[in-house]
Amino acid sequence: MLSVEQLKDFYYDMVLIRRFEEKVEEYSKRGYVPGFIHLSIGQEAAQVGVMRALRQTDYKFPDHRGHGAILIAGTPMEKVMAEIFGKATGINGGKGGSMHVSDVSVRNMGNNAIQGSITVTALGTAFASQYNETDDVTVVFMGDGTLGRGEVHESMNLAAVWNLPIIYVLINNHYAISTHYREAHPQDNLSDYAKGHNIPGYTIDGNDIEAVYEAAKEAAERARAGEGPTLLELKTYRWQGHFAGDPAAYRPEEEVKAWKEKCPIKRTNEKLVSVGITEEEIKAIEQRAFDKVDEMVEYSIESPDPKPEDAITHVYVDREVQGR
Ligand SMILES: Cc1ncc(C[n+]2csc(CCOP(=O)(O)OP(=O)(O)O)c2C)c(N)n1
Ligand SMILES: [Mg+2]
Repeated sequence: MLSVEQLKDFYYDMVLIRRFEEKVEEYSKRGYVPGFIHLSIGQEAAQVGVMRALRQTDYKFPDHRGHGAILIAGTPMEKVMAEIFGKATGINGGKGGSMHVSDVSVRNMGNNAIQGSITVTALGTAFASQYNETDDVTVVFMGDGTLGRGEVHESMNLAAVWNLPIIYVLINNHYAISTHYREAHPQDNLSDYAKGHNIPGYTIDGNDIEAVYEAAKEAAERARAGEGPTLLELKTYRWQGHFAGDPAAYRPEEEVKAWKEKCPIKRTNEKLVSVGITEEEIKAIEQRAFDKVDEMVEYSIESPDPKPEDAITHVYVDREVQGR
């Protein structure tokens, strides 16, 4: 059971992420954001519930739809937005952009463009924790489509055999680009895959912040106690297209409407009201989140672009070799 303070904090996080995504979309349309962006509007409870169940020292591998998790991982937030804007002040100097925001200082280990590959990289950090006898947990995010990739199951197999401290967070938002998950998987509950790997698997209402938080907390405790990996399927829905600009005409309108009714922010708002939090207090939380995002936007717009000569820094070959 969440305390009222936790509920308020998580509500703030979710409103913050929603507003952040809306602003990123707005500024992308206005030409400020280079490259593709994948928005997670509608999926806020899944990200917040998991991230808030972790410690800063736990290893996090966000996926391509990971702005929300990245935003609340502990990196100065304006540096996350500036990174997405491709600015020199971004946490990766503007070289990562939306899909590759990383910050090893808070153990956000970043993402890779090949779906599923981070589940393999995550074995490394999980093995390191086990080998060094720390109780840090590794959390790797993936979608329902990514779960069909072979390496994800190779990763789960090894994690199971070696009893590694990993949580596989499967955000089932029902679609992989235009493919409904039931066209790609033979079962309703994708946590069933855990059975084949002999690890615990749970299907959770991904729009219920409390359920997500409790499930993630339990999985983290198991991993810390040396009891190995867990697969958590968080059922939710992405409200928009696969990437900003995709009209998502492949989805029935009624389906989108029904899921919007199940908005995780609306549901948390109702919970807050039910525990006696006033409308004014809720509005004040929302305003605080909006103001924070406005600050990030201002910082990102005003920040300089990277210098052309920076294109050859932070690469594996030295300048001399590069120049040949
Ligand atoms: C190996 C590989 N195949 C295909 C792609 C192209 N691609 C990027 S995201 C994506 C869909 C992923 O769907 P899902 O895992 O459900 O995540 P969601 O986008 O719904 O968050 C695909 C096919 C890729 N990046 N890597
Ligand atoms: Mg998906």
